[in-house]
Order: sequence, then structure tokens, then C-alpha cells
Amino acid sequence: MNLNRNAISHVPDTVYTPRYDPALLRPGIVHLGCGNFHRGHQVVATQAAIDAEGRDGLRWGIVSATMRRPDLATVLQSQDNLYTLLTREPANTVASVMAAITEAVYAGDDNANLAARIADPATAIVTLTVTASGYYLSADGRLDPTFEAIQADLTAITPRTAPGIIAAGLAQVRQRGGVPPVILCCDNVNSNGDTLRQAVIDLAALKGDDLLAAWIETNVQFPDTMVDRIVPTATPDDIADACRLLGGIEDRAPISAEPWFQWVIGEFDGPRPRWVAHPGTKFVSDVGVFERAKLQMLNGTHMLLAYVGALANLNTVSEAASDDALGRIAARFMRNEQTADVSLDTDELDRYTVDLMQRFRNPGIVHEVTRIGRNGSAKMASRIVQPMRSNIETGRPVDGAVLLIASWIRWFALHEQDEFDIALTDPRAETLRGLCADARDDHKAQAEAFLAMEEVFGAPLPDHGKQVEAIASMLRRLTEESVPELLRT
Ligand code: CS2
Repeated sequence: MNLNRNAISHVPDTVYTPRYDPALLRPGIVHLGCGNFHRGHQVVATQAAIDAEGRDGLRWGIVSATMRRPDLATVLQSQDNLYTLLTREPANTVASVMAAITEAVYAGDDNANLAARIADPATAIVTLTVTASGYYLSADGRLDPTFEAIQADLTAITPRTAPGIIAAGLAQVRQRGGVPPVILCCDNVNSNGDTLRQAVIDLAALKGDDLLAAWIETNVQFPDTMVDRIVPTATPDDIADACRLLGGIEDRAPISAEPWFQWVIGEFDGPRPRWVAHPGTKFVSDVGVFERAKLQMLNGTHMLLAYVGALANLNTVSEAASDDALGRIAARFMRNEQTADVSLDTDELDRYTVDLMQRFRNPGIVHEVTRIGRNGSAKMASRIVQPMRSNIETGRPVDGAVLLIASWIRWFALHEQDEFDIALTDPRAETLRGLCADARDDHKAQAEAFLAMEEVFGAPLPDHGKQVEAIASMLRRLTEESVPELLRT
């Protein structure tokens, strides 16, 4: 038997299933980016809210759009949009059937009609998880109009990028009159709400629609959020484990997630599901401090583990964080460098560091370093360069940042020499590879060329020449020495 609405009643009692009938759900949320993270985060909190609200909650079904994966939309449709969430404790797995998506669609399908769905009066909230690279930003956080995808959306009838789709949806709301939905960015981007607002306004202005740009500025709410849960790419083990835990019912789209769940949302006006029914969710007046702590300490250290870990032949975050030498370097980087400008008490920072390192080591979570290493150019400015700049200014160490940036450059250099088995997924991959080709074997020239990319690194660093030297010298060591041994010295 395959997982679908009819199968729910056959699921063993040990599996959590929704208390409501999914067939009665009506869409009230449109989501862009139906990837694993969305399915392990917002859907889970929304389902808890609907369960807690009873009949009133039935207005909060989600229309969820995959941005790049038509295959996933098709599989979910074939399962009545149900799937299994496997919560992976270090030594135990708990299964839950997720049933808050009313319709999975593929954004690239002209019939998906996302703009019209956003403009539907029943849609009170639009959420997004399209990853940092899905906003087409430059290091200053503004929309970068040189990206081809943005150029295409300026004239497209059916836009394909998140800022393009949101602008088109809001244009329809404006024409129709009425209350626009609240736009809730759930990506790891600096001041994510404000940044998305500006990107959508910039896009409307680039299209020549200044009236829409002004209307968005005045009328649409884009609260900031901080989202946190580690949700890796699904593996064949997930399919086998879901089938076993569901008593033989087959699910072709299960996901795994860690037990940790956090969602901090900036207060806004208007209806919303009772998300606070899910532990770890709260509304606050200022998301800033939570966001900075998470972006730098979690996401930034993830990047270190990924770039250095891959060079040391460590395949997953758990392996990298459990490696004695790299684990120590990561914890030191997180606590001493990545806490720059994070206004939390020493005790809180210590506790957060211990919790994060423990989460990273969870052996139940198979989080491939190659996945975390994707799209580094879109993540570098806010997660790494911002704290690094502050550390240089205040005379604090930046050894971890130097190692991280040198390792990232090394990924491109190895690729350029066809010596690296890892797929390079980055919106600027071609340019970055080209920089390594131009400066073959010249580490200083490579470091200089990378750091000169202001759209990635921002303005020159304080003491720029000295930082370039340090990165070049680490790049040389990463090239000439055994990386596992280098980490031990
Ligand atoms: C990761 C995040 O890929 C990445 O950039 O750092 O997806 C991370 O797992 C989540 O933000 C955890 O909340």
C-alpha cells in the first residue's frame, strides 16, 4: 500500500498522524520552495497549529511550490501531498505523517499560477524557503540585476524567481484592491524580511512599475524570521525506515530532521495559524539577535565544517564535527570568532556553542558536506565576512575565517584542475572557476582575485593586503600539505 489519505487509518499507533481530516483543509498559505527544509519546518508547525485549532485551523492548508523539482511535486501529488517526517534522535527515530500541504505544484509549470494564488483573498500568508541564492542578491543585500534569471523575469509573463513571483502576485493584489498577504521569508539571509522587501521593490522598479514599488513599500508586511532545524537531503535509508515504521506503507518522499526546532517570527498584523502550539516557535518584536547568533554560529560554522571537511575527506557534518582536530577548530571558530556582535551573555554563548556542536555530531543526521558547501558565494558576506570584519577591527583572531575562505577557494581550484569529485553548485561557479584558471598555481593571485569580488565579499577588508597574504599562505598549505595533518598542527 502507498501512502495517501486512505492509508492514514492503517498506520501503526506509534506514528503521529494529524487529528484533522486532510481532505477538509483549505489553502490559506502559499509557499515558495517546497524543499526538505520547508517540509521539516513550516509544515510541521502549521500542522501542529491546525491540530490545536480544530475546525478553525482548517483554513491553513499550504499550497507549496517546488522551485526546481517537478519530480518532487509529482510524487507528493501521487501521495495526496502526504509524507513522513523521521525525527532522528542520536539513537532513536520517531515517525510522523505530515498532512498540511493541500497542493504541491512546480513553480516552472505555467499552470501553477502562483501570482494568482498569492493574490487569492484566501491567502493570508506567503512563506519562502528558496535558499540565500534564490534571492539573487549581491554582498550589500540588494537585488543584483546582472543575474540572468532576474533579467528574464523583467519581461517574463510567468516569472520564475522568488522576487519576480512575489512582485507579480502583489501587482495583482494591488489591481484587485484588498489586503495583501503577509510575506514571511524563512531563509538564512541577513534581516531576511527587510531584504526580501527591498528585492521585490527593486524588481518592480526595474520593471518600470514605480507605482507598484511604492505601494509595496507602504502596504505590505515582510516580518523578519529566524528559522532553525537541520533537515538533510533524503537518503535511501529514509525510504526504508519510513516503510518499516509505517508498518509496510510505502512513502516515496520521506524526510529526516533533527529533534531541535526553532522559529522566531517578528510580530505582524493579521491572521496566522496558531504556530506557537509547536514548541520552539515564538513571536518577538526584534528578531535581530536570534538571527545574528544563528547565521554566524550555526550557518557560518557549517560552512567551515563543509569546506575544510571535504578537503580532509570527511563526508558528513557529523563526521567533520566528530573529528578531534576539526571539531576543536570548529568549536573555537564558533565561540571566539562567530560570536562577534552577537549580544547574548557569555553563559548563553557558551551553552549555544555546546548545543550546536552536539547537534552537529548527531550521527542520525546524514548531512553531506557537499550540500552545505553549495552556493558559498551567496552566503559568504553575511555569515563569514561580516563577523571577520568586526574581529579585525577589534583586534580579535580571524584564523578560522582565513582557513574557511582558503578552503572555499581550494574547492574551485581543485575543480578547475579536474581533481575534485564534488559537484560545484554556485550561482557564480563559472566566474570563480575562471579566477582559478587565470591564476593557476599562484595562490596569492587567486586569493587577491577572490577577495576583489565585491559582489561576494563586499568592500575591501581592514588591512586588506595582510588578510590576502594570510589566506594565500593557508591556500598554499592546503595545496602542499596533507589536510588532516595540517589540522592537527
Ligand atoms: C545550512 C542550513 O545549508 C546550509 O546553509 O547551514 O541549511 C542549516 O542546516 C539550517 O539553517 C539549520 O537551521
